[in-house]
Amino acid sequence: MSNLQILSLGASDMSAGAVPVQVRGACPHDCPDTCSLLTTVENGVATRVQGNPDHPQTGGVLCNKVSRYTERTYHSERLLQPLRRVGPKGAGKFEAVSWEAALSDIAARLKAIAARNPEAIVPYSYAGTMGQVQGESMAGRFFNRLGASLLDRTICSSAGGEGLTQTLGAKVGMRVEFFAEARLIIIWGSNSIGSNLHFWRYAQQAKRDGARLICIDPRKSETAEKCHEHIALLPGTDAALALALMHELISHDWLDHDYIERHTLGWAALRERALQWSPERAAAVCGLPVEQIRSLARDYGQCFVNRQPAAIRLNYGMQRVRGGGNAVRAVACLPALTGAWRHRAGGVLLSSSGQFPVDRAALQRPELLAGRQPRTINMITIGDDLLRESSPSFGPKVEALIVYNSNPVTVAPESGKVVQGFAREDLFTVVLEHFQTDTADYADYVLPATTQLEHWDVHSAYGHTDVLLNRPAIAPLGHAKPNTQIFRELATRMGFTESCFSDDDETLCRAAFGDKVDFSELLDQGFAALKLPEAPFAGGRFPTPSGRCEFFSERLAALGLDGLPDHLPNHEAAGSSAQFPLAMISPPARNFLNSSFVNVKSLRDLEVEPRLEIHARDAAARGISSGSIVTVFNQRGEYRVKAQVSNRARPGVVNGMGIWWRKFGLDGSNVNQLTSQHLTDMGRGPVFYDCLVEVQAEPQTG
Ligand SMILES: Nc1nc2c(c(=O)[nH]1)N[C@H]1C(S)=C(S)[C@@H](COP(=O)(O)OP(=O)(O)OC[C@H]3O[C@@H](n4cnc5c(=O)[nH]c(N)nc54)[C@H](O)[C@@H]3O)O[C@H]1N2
Ligand SMILES: Nc1nc2c(c(=O)[nH]1)N[C@H]1C(S)=C(S)[C@@H](COP(=O)(O)OP(=O)(O)OC[C@H]3O[C@@H](n4cnc5c(=O)[nH]c(N)nc54)[C@H](O)[C@@H]3O)O[C@H]1N2
Ligand SMILES: [Mo]
Repeated sequence: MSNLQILSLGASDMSAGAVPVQVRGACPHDCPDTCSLLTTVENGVATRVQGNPDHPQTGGVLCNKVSRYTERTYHSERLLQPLRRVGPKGAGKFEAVSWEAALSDIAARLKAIAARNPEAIVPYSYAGTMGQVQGESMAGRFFNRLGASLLDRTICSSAGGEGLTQTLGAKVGMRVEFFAEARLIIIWGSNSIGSNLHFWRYAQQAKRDGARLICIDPRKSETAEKCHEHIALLPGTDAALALALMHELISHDWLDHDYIERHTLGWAALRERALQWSPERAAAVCGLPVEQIRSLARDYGQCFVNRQPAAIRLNYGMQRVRGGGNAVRAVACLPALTGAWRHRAGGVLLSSSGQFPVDRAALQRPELLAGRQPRTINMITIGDDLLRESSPSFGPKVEALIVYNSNPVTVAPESGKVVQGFAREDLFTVVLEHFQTDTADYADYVLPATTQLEHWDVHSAYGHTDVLLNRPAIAPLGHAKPNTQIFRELATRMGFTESCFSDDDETLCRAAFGDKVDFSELLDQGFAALKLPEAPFAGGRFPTPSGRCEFFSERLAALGLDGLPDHLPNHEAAGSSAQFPLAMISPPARNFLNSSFVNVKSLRDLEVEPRLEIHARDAAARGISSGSIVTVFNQRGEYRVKAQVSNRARPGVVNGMGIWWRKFGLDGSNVNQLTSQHLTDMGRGPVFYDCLVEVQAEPQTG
């Protein structure tokens, strides 16, 4: 490495020469870690992607997936030219066309629809790249200018985000690096080894220094088995557990009365609520031994008694259920009860994203809406919404869908309906992609997009507090173009003449944080740390309306909701249906990133094939043996998959590991065939892990 020169020049200086150079970039994937990358380029070809050793959060280490990034970028199935559908929808039959032909025809089709009602056009995007520029910058401008429907981007974290905001005031929390100094780490609803590896490094450091690690997860994940204790509760019962912990903290007076008095709101009411949640009551709801709940409370309480830092790494796995917002609220109250926030290694971290001063208005230019207020479509209910006719309450029938940075046919719930919607012959669908995904199969036009190695971007993070810059390491492959460029060229063809449509990507990178981040620091070292206090709430000053940690939320009460956190049973609670007696969760596989990387053979080989983990007791009751094909079904559909009898599954809960492309599944379907379009208590979020099923040894007929 020492003989390599690290490139800190502009894209135009991209190495085409024989001397290897390293280009600093940022991992674009939807992951809390947002790593700093070093890409080695020889003769204009990226030969290696490594973690940047100079970036403290990355520490020179990458996950298995991204360390194979060149395999993804140079994949033989990369889309390298625009394609036009020639077969029936979904058949995946396309012919190559020029950019000119594709963009002119797309613009003509969109103009015709917009002339009737631009809201009949719907953008659909999520976090295929987390980049501020290749995400919603030029795309946002384009759809605002068009007056298209708005998209509620809720598919991942909005329930927890709202719960956190109603309690702490924003998506804020502990600094991840200080977990290394904690004496107790509760990993709550997170498979950190799989999905937050760089946090796990800090947890390991704490463990070596004597910290106790406890994992709260229905599944015995890779992380759970490496912690001192695993608490395998039923899905969607976390608020009950948190309230019982409060009950025990109160009973034993493990409370920081001074912190509560000075920095919280609604203590008397929360106390009364918590006293209704005896450990016995919670044990029955959570499906846990009562002693396990008492011992967790003791561990947390003893940190208060002994003045030792207790840290909670909360993650989004526990909020994909009906009561997800309330559950996050309940857990987020805990550190204020014991004053854990006083120490920089105490408190809770769910997401740090609210700490970044992203200037979304500068990127997306909401003024281009020119006073129009288009309707909003929730991305979770795309299945139902594509099948709706025009009506006064819904607005116009969806006539066109433009998909980028997302693979909805694979990842959206209740895929039976999603597929039916995408298959509509009267729907005009454009998909910007790297690969021929399940969604691209239903497109009228597939447009080839560049990967992170080929374009500029700038990144915030949700698991640390550094801004990262991504420089292109190589020229775009084939005829691929950055998302920004595709929307720029479409804007021209639509006749949008505003000057903001000619901003180049470097200008957009600079606009993302304006003068709040020193761009020259980003250019020089690839990352820049936000200047933040080490212990954000040691002295209170929460970014809530009251400035306190809001146990009671006036804002929720004003919306007619419960002002206090409570346990809300799942829409489909374990044990509530004789017909569908098993609860199913579908957490991500370690070697995939949602549905990204499923087509990278070396990673797919590690996951082998789609599987359903089932506990021996539930398997025996159904005559299911490990390795046999089973049918998992409920009122929404059925899914055939290989069963794995495994102690990773607890009794009563099956784990349908995600998120396989449908076309790699046995009957061309995946686990989302079974999940529902119900929403969470707050934030209009998805309930992927709130889903009842039955499993049958023999394939269903008919
Ligand atoms: N390798 C890898 N990394 C990823 C991803 C990936 O697909 N693969 N996805 C990325 C994305 S988009 C996100 S949002 C994050 C997701 O990462 P996390 O926020 O950690 O969420 P999940 O992985 O969905 O779930 C974490 C754990 O929660 C458990 N869980 C399920 N239901 C419940 C419940 O009701 N209560 C509790 N306590 N636990 C529950 C699951 O079994 C799982 O082990 O990770 C990101 N990182
Ligand atoms: N059953 C079940 N379903 C789930 C989940 C679950 O745990 N269980 N998790 C949910 C969660 S947390 C999330 S975040 C969503 C994730 O859903 P999505 O955000 O749709 O994530 P991916 O499946 O990774 O698909 C992203 C796509 O974007 C493409 N892409 C990447 N970069 C670019 C780019 O620069 N330009 C363009 N045009 N395309 C690009 C990739 O090739 C990929 O196909 O899935 C949700 N669905
Ligand atoms: Mo996510």
